[in-house]
Amino acid sequence: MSRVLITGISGQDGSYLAESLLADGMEVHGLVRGESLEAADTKLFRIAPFIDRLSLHSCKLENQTGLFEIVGEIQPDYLYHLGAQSFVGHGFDKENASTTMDTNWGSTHSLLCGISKFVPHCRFYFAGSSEMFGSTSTSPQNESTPFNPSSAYGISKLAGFHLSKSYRQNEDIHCCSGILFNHESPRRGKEYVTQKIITQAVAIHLGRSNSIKLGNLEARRDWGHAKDYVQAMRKITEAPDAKDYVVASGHTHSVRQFCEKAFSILDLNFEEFFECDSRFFRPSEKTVLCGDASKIKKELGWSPTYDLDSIIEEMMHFELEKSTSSQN
Ligand code: GDR
Repeated sequence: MSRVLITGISGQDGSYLAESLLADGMEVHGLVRGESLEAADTKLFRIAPFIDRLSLHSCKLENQTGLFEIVGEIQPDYLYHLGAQSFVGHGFDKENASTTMDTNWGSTHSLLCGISKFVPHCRFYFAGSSEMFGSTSTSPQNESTPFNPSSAYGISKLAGFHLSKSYRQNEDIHCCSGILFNHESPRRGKEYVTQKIITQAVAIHLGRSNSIKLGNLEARRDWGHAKDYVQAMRKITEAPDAKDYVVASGHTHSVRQFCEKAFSILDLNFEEFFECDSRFFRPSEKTVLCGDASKIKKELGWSPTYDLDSIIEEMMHFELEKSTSSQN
């Protein structure tokens, strides 16, 4: 039986990945923060239905010695490094930028050092991001597109990406990265725009709110479903050769289009409730990021099963059910 370690197991992607690996009979270990174990109801709700089948270990991503030692203790065959400070909107202010850099780069470095010392056969998956392309002048983006990150988060992810590539080339470790474009689901955190729109639309529908405050409605994103993208992560990591792949839907939509679709499901006119709030604008969003996933489709046979309409419908139905059952 293969032993798998997942950082970020309690997040959207970690929870779907753990479920998928358990279904295939793997032994799944996950890293969580100590505070999360103490507040399982609010912090571990995504993995609650199958938590008894997981082995959870308490370690912060900032604890570099702890991460190194835990790799030696668990001795995984596969390590999926999904945990990160992952909110792009935190920008470049001194404190947030250095926390993002230190956490994202430092955790990747410690885990790779641990693999190199204790389990050099272990396969390492690095969660790369379309934010690594940043202000690139090429569209759509694929594996050959030059990187030009324009956020502290994008820069930290690019550093981790190159680090894992360097362990592949220089230490012969099976390191691979998925360069994932935005991916959403009912398990998405509320700070991200899609979940914010869904929860606010439902709150308005139920009479609990009368407005939605958003930033740039014309920003476009290439949105897919986290469940599909977790299957891509597995295909990338389980493939015989360690390589890097773009994972994307290949279609972009604006935040406005997302809102209109979501509100129309509830027979609401989005424009009546929208309030523009400058706090949610990003400093640099000139480039439209749109992924070209032909390499993973051709080499690994991956393709998405959801389109944007079905993602919105699933998120909306989940939120409606949750909110109406909490009302009763
Ligand atoms: P993103 O996701 O930054 O692309 O990163 P997010 O959902 O935060 O933003 C998407 C777009 O929506 C615009 N926007 C708003 N965003 C938020 N959060 N809140 C608002 O009120 C709002 N109004 C408009 C933003 O300007 C942006 O254009 C996600 C994360 O999951 C990263 O970790 C991941 O690497 C990338 O996707 C790929």
